[in-house]
Amino acid sequence: AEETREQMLEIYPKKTRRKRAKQMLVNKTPETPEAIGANSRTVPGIITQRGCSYAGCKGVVIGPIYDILHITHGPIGCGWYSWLSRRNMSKIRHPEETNYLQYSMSTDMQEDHIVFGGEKQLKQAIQEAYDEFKPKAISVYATCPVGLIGDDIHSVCREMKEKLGINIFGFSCEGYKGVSQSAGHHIANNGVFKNMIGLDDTPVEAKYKINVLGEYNIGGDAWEIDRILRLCGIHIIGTLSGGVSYDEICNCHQADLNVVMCHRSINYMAEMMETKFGMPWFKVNFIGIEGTKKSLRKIAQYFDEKELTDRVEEVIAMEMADVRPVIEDVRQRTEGKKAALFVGGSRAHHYQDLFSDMGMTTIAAGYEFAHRDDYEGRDVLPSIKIDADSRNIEELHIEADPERFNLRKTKERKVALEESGFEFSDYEGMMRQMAKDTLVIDDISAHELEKLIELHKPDVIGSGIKDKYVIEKMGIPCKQLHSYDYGGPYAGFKGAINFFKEIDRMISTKVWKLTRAPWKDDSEEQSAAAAEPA
Ligand code: CFM
Ligand code: HCA
Repeated sequence: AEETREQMLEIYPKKTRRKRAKQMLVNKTPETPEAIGANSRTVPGIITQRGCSYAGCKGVVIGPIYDILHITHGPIGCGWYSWLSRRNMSKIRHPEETNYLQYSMSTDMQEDHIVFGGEKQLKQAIQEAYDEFKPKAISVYATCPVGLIGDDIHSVCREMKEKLGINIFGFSCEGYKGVSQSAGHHIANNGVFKNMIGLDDTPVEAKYKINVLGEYNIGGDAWEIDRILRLCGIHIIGTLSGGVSYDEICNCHQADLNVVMCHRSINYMAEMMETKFGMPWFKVNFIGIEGTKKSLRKIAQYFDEKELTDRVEEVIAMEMADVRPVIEDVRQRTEGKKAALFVGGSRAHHYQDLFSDMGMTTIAAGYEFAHRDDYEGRDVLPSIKIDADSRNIEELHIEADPERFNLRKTKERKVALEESGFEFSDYEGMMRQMAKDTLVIDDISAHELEKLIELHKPDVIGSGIKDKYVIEKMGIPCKQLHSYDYGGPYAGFKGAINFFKEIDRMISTKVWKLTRAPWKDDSEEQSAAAAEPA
């Protein structure tokens, strides 16, 4: 691993090399992870996998809410490329509901708006969208030029809210607001908290009420999680923000617990809700069989009722009857194989569980835009230096709600649970879970990825659209862990079965042996591979 790291760094100029070196570690002491460079600017000229703040805000966190009208204030490309390409699924659940996600709305900013200002255009767009659809709420997203020319989207939103009598709010999530999507997550969390959470106090009749935070229903994952929790008798008020309606979000402060899937994109919300309303949060992972079982048991332990604990065990036993034969079958071919994962801000960690269910090891992994706590664990939070790029983003000051704050677990109960090994408000991070001497690489570059393939030939790489075909041209199958290609769900028990079968198929096929660059004359090698029995 040390040698690989050296070879990756070799070609960089001195200053770049010094910076990249901090972001590339050999995981020598997993239990006490070394400090990694993260959430810092990408060196210009490096081919990165990262996206922008607008993508993190509109594309990731708020865009999936299906009955809000989402209007992108900006040039058409921003709206177009954030239009369902993420495969965030949604469907209405009551006949009176509407699903607007099949529309992509934009002010289609042109040169004259850049010169003379685009506020008028935005007002018009809101009016037009309202006349056409009469939605409950409209949300406006600023793109780079909006910030540069100084359009005040918030005053336009306030004015139109007053005029139309529906909830209208804006997000200053200009693409350049941070070093990656991550800044957009924080901006989105603040906006959802200020403009939606707590607006509807209708009581929810259910015994075990929770929210699932940081689950966006890619490929239908949230539906599988919902299916399992329902079987256990646990009611989800809101999934933030997969397959979710505006009303559910306005009402989700009624839950007695927040479980957090993607820590990176939504930890702010979990903290703010706890401070204002009093429900605790903890981290779960429904990706992977072991992760799913552990998460279900943890929720049952939190509510601490025998009926729930028993039911959870019944559901696990029932589901495992389907899972077990599939694992036994695929393991014959997947055991001992190697994976490498470079994805976003949580999946590079979560999917290691699915691979280990199949007997595979993750030899290298990294996030695109996560922070040090996602690598090293939440205990490093106090030691993270806030730089100018992060200082840009507002930290909301939250206090307990004078009427609605309700401590769901008394201090004593919490302490008692913690003494029995239960962890609240924590996340142990990726590095603690990875094996000794594996490679951890933040914001991996195209060059580093190619070196990794050349030197380690992983059996499969989990990544995204920007490098999928480069990887496959090098003869390694690539599973898109963002969009799932055309597959999914991969969460929960049924999702794991889908994943095991797909990965087995991808790494067992001999098609990869037949792919060779056309300039390499290897006709003998190719026909030998083709003649091998399947
Ligand atoms: Fe969280 Fe996500 Fe991810 Fe993410 Fe994303 Fe995504 Fe991702 Mo793509 S919220 S951090 S900003 S789990 S869109 S659903 S797949 S990079 S690893
Ligand atoms: C985003 C969205 C993305 C991109 C996926 C990819 C997603 O970052 O803006 O690069 O393949 O999941 O759709 O992360």
